[in-house]
Amino acid sequence: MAQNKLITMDEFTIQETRKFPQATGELSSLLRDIGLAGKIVNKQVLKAGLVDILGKHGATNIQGEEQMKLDVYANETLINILKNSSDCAGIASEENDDHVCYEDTFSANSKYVVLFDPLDGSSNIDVNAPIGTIFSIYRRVSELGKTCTKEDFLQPGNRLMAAGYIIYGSSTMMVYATKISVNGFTLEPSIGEFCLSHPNIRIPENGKIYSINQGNTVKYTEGMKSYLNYCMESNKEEGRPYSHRYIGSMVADMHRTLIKGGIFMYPADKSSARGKLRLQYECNPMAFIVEAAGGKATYGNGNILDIVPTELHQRTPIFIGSKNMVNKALEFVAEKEMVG
Ligand code: P6P
Repeated sequence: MAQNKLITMDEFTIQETRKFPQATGELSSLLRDIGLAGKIVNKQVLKAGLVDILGKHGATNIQGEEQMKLDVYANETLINILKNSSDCAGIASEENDDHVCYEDTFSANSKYVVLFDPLDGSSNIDVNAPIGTIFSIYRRVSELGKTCTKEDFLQPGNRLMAAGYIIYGSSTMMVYATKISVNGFTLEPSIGEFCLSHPNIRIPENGKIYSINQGNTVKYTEGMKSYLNYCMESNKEEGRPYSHRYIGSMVADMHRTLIKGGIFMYPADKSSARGKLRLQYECNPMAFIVEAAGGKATYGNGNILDIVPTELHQRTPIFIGSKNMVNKALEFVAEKEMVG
């Protein structure tokens, strides 16, 4: 029997580009660069536990170098890879206070900017829980040929060209969405390539898992508390409606939600009126992916993707996942959550 041919992410993005005669291939090239950064970060993530053990005998790693924190390492890797890319005018990172414009001519003539959370959930690395890189790609609104401006990074999520994540888990996967589809690629270490493993991902309209840090319940609105009671109580028509899963790493909780269906929530509460998660680095890219896969993402009073950002690091409440589950949650919480 003929072996199914492996399709690498590069082959796939080139095939997709051919469907659009006016496409220049710059977006494909940018996705390739982000994939390269993911492979480099993955190499360090895989041995972090070992290095940590060695690192405990002094502040140096196995090569005698100054031990760099993994999230700093991931941040520097993405900044440098994208600086050398000929398709990125600048970046904004959850790790950096302000955006970074690349000054060289190539970059100034690039039409895209990239925002990223370089290593989301990095506090979980020492317990070997999955962590990830989350990225967003916008077409810049500033003038080509000049350096990028802050406005390039304050666009609403409904202006995204592509968004995705790399999850460093039991396997390393890169999942990205364009307006057309969502596709998943698993790293094949023997050839060092991301290969198509999850074509045309669609999120189930219903699911059985709700995902939230229930430790915050005492701080939630009454509507949110009522919804959690609904999730936990048995229900004759639906049987026991939901199970609870929460890893505390958004990329991992969202990857499960995308593949199996379910709802992930980080609502506003009495101590954080806009919730904890960041609009530009976590919520918009995940909302773009989930909506491209047929799901829904709201802050309680409207779509996440419609929020017009005013600050680079602003936060928003988020309810995201299977459409019917998000709509059920809105029956309890709509109008109660603060604007994102
Ligand atoms: P909490 C990780 O720090 C993160 O930004 C997301 O990856 C994760 O979903 C959330 O925060 C966890 O927050 O308050 O439940 O620990």
